[in-house]
Amino acid sequence: MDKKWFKEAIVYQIYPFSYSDYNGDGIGDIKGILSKLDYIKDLGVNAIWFSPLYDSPNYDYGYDVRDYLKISPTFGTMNDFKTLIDEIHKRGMKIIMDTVFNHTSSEHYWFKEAIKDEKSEYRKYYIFRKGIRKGNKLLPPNNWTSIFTGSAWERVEGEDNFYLHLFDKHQPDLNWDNPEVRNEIKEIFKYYCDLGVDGFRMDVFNLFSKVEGLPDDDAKFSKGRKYYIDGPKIHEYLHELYTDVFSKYDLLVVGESFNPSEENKMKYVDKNSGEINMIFDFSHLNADSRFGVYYLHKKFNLVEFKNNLVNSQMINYENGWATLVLENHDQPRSISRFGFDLDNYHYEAATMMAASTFLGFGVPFIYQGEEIGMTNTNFKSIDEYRDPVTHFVYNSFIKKLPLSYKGKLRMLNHGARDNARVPMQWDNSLYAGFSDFEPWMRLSDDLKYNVENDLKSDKSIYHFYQKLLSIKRNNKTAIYGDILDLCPLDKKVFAYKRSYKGNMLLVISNFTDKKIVYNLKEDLASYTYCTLLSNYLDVSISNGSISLNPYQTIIIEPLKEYSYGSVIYRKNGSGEIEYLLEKMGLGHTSIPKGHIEANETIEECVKREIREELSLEINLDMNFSHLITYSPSKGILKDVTFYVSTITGGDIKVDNKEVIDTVWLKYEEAINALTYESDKEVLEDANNYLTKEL
Ligand SMILES: [Ca+2]
Repeated sequence: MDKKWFKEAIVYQIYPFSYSDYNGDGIGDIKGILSKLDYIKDLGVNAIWFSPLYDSPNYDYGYDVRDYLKISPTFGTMNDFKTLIDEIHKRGMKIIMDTVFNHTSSEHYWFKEAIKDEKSEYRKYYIFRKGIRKGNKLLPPNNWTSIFTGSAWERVEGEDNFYLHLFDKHQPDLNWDNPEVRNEIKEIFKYYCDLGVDGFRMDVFNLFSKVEGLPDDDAKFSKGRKYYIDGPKIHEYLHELYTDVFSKYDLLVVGESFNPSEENKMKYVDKNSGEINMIFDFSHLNADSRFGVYYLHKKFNLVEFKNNLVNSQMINYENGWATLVLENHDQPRSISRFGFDLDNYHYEAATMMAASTFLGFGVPFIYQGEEIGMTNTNFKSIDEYRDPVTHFVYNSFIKKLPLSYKGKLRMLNHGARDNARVPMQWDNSLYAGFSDFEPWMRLSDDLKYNVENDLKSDKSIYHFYQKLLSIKRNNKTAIYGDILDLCPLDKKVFAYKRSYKGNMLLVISNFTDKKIVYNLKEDLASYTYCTLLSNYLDVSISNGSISLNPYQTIIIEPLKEYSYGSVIYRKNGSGEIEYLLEKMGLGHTSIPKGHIEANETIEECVKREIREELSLEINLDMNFSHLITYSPSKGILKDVTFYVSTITGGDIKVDNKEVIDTVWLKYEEAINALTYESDKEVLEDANNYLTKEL
């Protein structure tokens, strides 16, 4: 596979309205975001995607762009944005911008010119058609319905003409068949590439091309869709963008698609098509809803969830790339919607969902607040919702149902995008540390799930994400491996295997609140495994039989063992030994200092750090109690436990910071002094040492 940055990306999404308010007007802004960049970097992501920051009248909160070359004054200035790019790059991260080119705002200059004058060149930028006279009535040019309900056409005042809007009437559809429009769009892309932007998300990109003649649709519901979903020229237009823009920069381009066909899903991202890198496939998120409508809630169906999630990875493995998503600004909070929002198991369920999803094949997209397990909000009246879609759905559909007001709100709430849009929860102060002023939309009810509390907790979701993303970044199997679902029909367990160049990684998760036993099949049962990560301290695997606690997730890989004399030298399942020696021996990077967990002895910590960070273990007698590393002088091996026992005189507790620091200092000294250039040398030296000592 060719190496491109987008393949190793781990993206954090920010919804600017609700991330952090710096200037105290109750709305998030760029300066607020700047103050949080270290927090984001420390999570372990390497890219940030911003929902639209452009100037907008905000009928759809930025997804109706008024001016692409201007930053919304709500969020800051173009200079603030340039600072943002610099500060993100300084931290070794990339920046991904949102684009919304199916339509513009009705307040965009092009549309204002178009509507002013029937003869204006800008009229060809949009889709205007004459209405149909029937008696005294003037009907819209066809029977298509807007995705936001109602007719997809709006009449131009004082004319017989209408314009097309697949979404809100303030979002007129652009005419992609006009080459001038496509050129304008390419210029906007280039403008941001030249500013230093590293990638783009494209909003509902598979609706850009409409069938010529815009015929009436005989479908019963959602009329018109077959004439614009994956429209006739969409591949041509994407390829043109690729040729003229995307291929000239090193970008990550991800498309948000609207109900694409299976065939098109693959074609958009096929490297041979030259279109885009990956698309969001949300089919697995329908596992809690009927007919793909989030408001029509049903009990979470694990089989549906994992089959769709894995399928989307498998179909793109050979020629494309995949995305891994649990949440975004359009989705309710995963832990709530899927029914895992249980006080007892909040940490376990949130971390289990993350591990099950993000170690698959593809780029993880983590939505703000997901890393601290933010939950859905109990909106108490229709007025508390800010999203226009929520209001459309309520007025056109839910309001008319024979339900109590409470029942209607409950139904609405299951699917409301507002759940993801409440302010980010930073601490226990007023307004959750989001702002000093009353926020633009109400806060959630579950304010205890905030950054301050999470980071202090023994069960920190953020800290679990850090470890999880460290595996995702450093383990090539987690990035490049193919995926196989080990038990696609199992209703309680999601277990999958990633394989790459003879190495493998297993992720096994219990989706129930009961203890269960999962048995690996014969070929997998025969290995000895080492645990890379779990959300419980105890991991029990014996002869392929795995005991799983409620919502437990485990990430394991086989130990590979080599015997040289009395030394057992273990290379982990990802075969990272060469990587390690480069890291250790050639001194390209320093070894990160370890974090000692609560309830963990130093010895346990060292073992875990070695497993996680170094992926190397050299053991005596197959026994983890004698971990060996090297002293600064002449590569003589020393037992890490030696340091511990010398300093402490035996077993110690982790709360003595001085002791911990001393041990780590010595440990790091030893590691830094390594000069080996091949694993053969390491082993020879180990053997010499042992022959002499034993
Ligand atoms: Ca603000």
